[in-house]
Amino acid sequence: MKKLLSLLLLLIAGYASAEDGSRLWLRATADASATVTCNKPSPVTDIAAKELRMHWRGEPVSLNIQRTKPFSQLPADSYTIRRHPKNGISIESPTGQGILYGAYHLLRLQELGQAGGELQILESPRYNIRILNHWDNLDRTVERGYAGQSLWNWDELPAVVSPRYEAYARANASIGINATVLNNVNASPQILSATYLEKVKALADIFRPYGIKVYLSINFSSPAELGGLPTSDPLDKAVQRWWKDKANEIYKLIPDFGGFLVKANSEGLPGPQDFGRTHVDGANMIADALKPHKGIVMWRAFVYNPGDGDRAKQAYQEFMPFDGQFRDNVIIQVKNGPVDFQPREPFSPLFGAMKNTPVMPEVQITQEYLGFANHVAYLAPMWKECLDSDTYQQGFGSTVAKITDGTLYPQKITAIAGVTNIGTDTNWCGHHLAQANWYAFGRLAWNHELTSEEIANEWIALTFESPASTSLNSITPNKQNTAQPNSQLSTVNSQLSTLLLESREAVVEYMMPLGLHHLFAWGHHYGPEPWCDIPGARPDWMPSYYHKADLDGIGFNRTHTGSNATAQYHTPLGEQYNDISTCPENLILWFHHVPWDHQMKSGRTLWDELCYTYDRGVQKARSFQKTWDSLEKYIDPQRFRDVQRKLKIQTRDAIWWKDACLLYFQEFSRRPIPDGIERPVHDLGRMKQYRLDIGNHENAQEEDLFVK
Ligand code: BDP
Repeated sequence: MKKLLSLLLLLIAGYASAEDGSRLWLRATADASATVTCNKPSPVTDIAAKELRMHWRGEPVSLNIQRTKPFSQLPADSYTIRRHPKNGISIESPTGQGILYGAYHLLRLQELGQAGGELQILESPRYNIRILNHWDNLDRTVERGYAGQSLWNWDELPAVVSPRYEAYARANASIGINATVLNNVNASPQILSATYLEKVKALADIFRPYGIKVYLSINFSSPAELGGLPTSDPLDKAVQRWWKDKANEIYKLIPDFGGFLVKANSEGLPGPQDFGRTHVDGANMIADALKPHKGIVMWRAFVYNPGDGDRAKQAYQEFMPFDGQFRDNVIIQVKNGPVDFQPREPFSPLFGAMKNTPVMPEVQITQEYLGFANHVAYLAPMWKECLDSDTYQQGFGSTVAKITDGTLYPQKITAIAGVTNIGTDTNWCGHHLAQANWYAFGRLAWNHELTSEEIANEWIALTFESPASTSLNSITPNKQNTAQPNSQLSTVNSQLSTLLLESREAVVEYMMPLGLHHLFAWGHHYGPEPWCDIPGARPDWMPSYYHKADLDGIGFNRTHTGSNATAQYHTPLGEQYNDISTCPENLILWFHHVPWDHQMKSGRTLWDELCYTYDRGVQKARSFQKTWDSLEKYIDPQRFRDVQRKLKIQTRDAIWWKDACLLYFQEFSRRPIPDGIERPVHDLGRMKQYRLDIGNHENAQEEDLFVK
């Protein structure tokens, strides 16, 4: 009896420690033995077959590569899944990659308990290129990364290959991601050296059977800095030759290399303008080098200069004159908003402006401006807000999604990029719940018509509910941690999905509601510093550039009487934003300088509304703690405690944001904080005097939060 007890305890302990988040949403047991056949085996279909053999608990599956109907008009990685009453299941696609996606789809249905009955599925992706952008440096630091070091161990590559590389490829393939940029947009020229290209090749070889193509960020000055040429002028013949030779060298090593991502003439990075040339000169020169190999250039539109007027207008101003002049293997990569991944921005007016140039959205999965890996902020609603926005370019219904996915323009290349939140942390993303954002990016890139709720429900079921081990389930007494009766399963799903779906709005509310933006602490962007004023620093990096608080009111006048950014939007949207009575209130301070006593739709003054909204954000953070605690009996102990600890930090930070912003803005509004909302617990003078020690932000006690 004693022996049995200790065995059970061991098993429970084993189960608990296995739930460290490392398996992401892929927690199916690997003890099935399905019969799987394939008409044209290849390294990619071999992986599909292996996954099904190990995990599929149903009838035999046949994998058929075939190019017939219904695939003639569809992208190559489309697939069908069908159940034939007598002949098992067939997965069909024109390509091995489509077969692989079909296999993951079938397994997902099994884990969700939806694989029974009739199956008649036809799936095809909305974007051709579904790409992660790693902002990983060669020294393994990650710019804006909050989940440990870079996954890529450059020192050990190519000789030593971490098993995580394949796990990474598998996770991506399981949600349809088919491309990755390995290194930071602030790129070191060294990435193109022969030594590093060998390392890149090693990764590309691992990713290939999972259908993932490798891309690199390049430094525009590489011909000079790495190649030793006297210039990197794109019109210089030797420079052009250098890029062609470099492309040839890369494609010899990696025949299916995807292409380059370029940040040029932005935030101090070199670019064609350094040589008196244009974005077109720069992008086309590199595109010409890649063209013979079918490579592409993703040229970023994230450009702005101090002194050039409203930052929110600059990308549009710089790129519109070049519409139609880029080579056909160039696509312009545009951040979702016109400024910079703020908790809420309107969509960038460049979507729906360029009519003759392919444009792709870039979103940020890593939470640089949403509380790092400390705050839960489920981002599908934020990305959908952009994708579903109507640009009105071709009348009603010209959404950003339809503009960029080829529906309204027959673009040769369609793509969407996400700046990843992945690192060496055991749970990959720093916060267990931040895995939902990696998952959501992949699912939305595949099908942007999925709702945020559908994706959340799927992810929760796979990550927290799908049984981790059937064999363990059958013997462990602690049933509540493993196999769960359906009523309990739905408790987790309904509670947690409500929490996730509210989370991004909560962050907006306690950080920057009503269209406020860029109130972040200097440099690291964790925590509030609306008063920040660094002598000699760029004005467009100062919060006051954006909030413009004064004794009259607060907000950036971007109307016809101000910077006129509203004119960059099509009718009727431009007019709607321009008029304070029709501007959506969640963007009112983005577009208007609003008097403190302005009456809001709620009947409150702007000042009171601001106070109530900040407070609502804090209350939501508190409610997330309560919700999570109520789920304790359904969640494995390790992940329960990890998330509990993070939610505590989140609430602490939410209060800190509310106090910092309200006490600071109160110096201008000179109005009392209305009765009925939580009173400040911080002191403005003290908060202003100290700066957050970024290295210490997670574990710090209240009194250690700020250092001189
Ligand atoms: C900003 C980040 C900076 C990035 C830049 C970019 O703070 O680290 O280099 O975006 O996208 O938001 O290039």
